[in-house]
Amino acid sequence: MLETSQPSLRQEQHPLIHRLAERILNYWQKYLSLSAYSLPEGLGYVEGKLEGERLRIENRCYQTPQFRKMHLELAKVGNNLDILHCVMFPHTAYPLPIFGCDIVAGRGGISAAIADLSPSNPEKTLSSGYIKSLSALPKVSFAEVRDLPAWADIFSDFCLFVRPRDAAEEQDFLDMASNYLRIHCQQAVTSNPVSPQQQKLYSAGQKYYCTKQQQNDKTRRVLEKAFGKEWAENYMTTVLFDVPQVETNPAALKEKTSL
Ligand code: 18B
Repeated sequence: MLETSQPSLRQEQHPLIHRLAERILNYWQKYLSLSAYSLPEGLGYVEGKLEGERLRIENRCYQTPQFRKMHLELAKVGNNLDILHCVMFPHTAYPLPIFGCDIVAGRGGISAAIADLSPSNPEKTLSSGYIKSLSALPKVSFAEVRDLPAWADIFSDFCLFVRPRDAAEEQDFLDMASNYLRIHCQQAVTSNPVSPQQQKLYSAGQKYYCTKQQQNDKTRRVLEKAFGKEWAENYMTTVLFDVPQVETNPAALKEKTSL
C-alpha cells in the first residue's frame, strides 16, 4: 500500500505540485503493480543549505514488472522554491517511452511546468498506440509556451513546456500531465517484451536520455549550491538519472519463455 496520507513535504508545497504528486501516487497505485525500490543509502530524505535557506528533498521510489524505477521527488528550498520531479524508467526489455515531469515554483508562481513521454527507441518515435491516444486528448493552449534548451532533443512532439499564467492554466497542465500518465500506465501493462537485441537499443536510448538530462545546469546548480559539486554529480548520476545496466528482467524472461 502507498501511504499517500502520511505527513510529507507535499503538504507544504505549491498547490499544483501537491495535487500532481497525489495524482501520480494514486495512478501508480491504481494502474500498476508496485514493489519497493531502494535508493542508494542515505538518499531517501536529504537536507542541505542553499544560500542560508534549508533545502529539503523527499524521494519516493517504486518498481513494477514493466518499470525498472519510478521516482517521485519533492524538493523545497526555504519558502522560495518548490520542485516536483518525476521519471518512470521502463525495464529495457519493454518498448516503452520515458515519462518525465518537472514543476518549478518560485515566489512569483510556477516558472516551469514540463511533462513528456520521451521515446527511448533508436527511431526516437512513439508507437502508434501512444500517438493515437495522445492525439485524441482535448487540445489545450497556454499563453506562455517556453523554449526548450539545447540539450533537450530527447523530448517528443507531445512535450508540454509552459509557464502557467493562472489557476485555470495550472489546472490544464495538471489534466494534461495526468492524461499522459494514465495513457502511459494503460499502454505499459499491455506491452510485451522485445528481443535481447532490441533490448540493447532501448538500453542505449535510455542512456542517451540520462546523459542529456544530466546536462541540465539549472538542476545541477541548485544541488551544487546546497550540497557541493561532488555530491551533486553523484546525485544526478545515481538518483535522478542513473543509466540502466543492460538488465535481465526476470518478469520479461518469464513471459518470453512461456510464449
Ligand atoms: N529545473 N529540477 O528535478 N527536469 O528533472 N527542467 C529547472 O523556470 C530542479 C527533470 C527541465 O530552460 C529549473 O527556468 C531540481 C525532468 C527543463 O534551461 C530549476 C530538481 C525534466 C527545464 C530546476 C529537478 C526536466 C528545467 C529552472 C531535482 C523533464 C528548463 C526553472 C529535484 C522531463 C531548462 C526555470 C532551461 C528547469 C531544478 C526538465 C531550478 C533541483 C524529469 C527542460
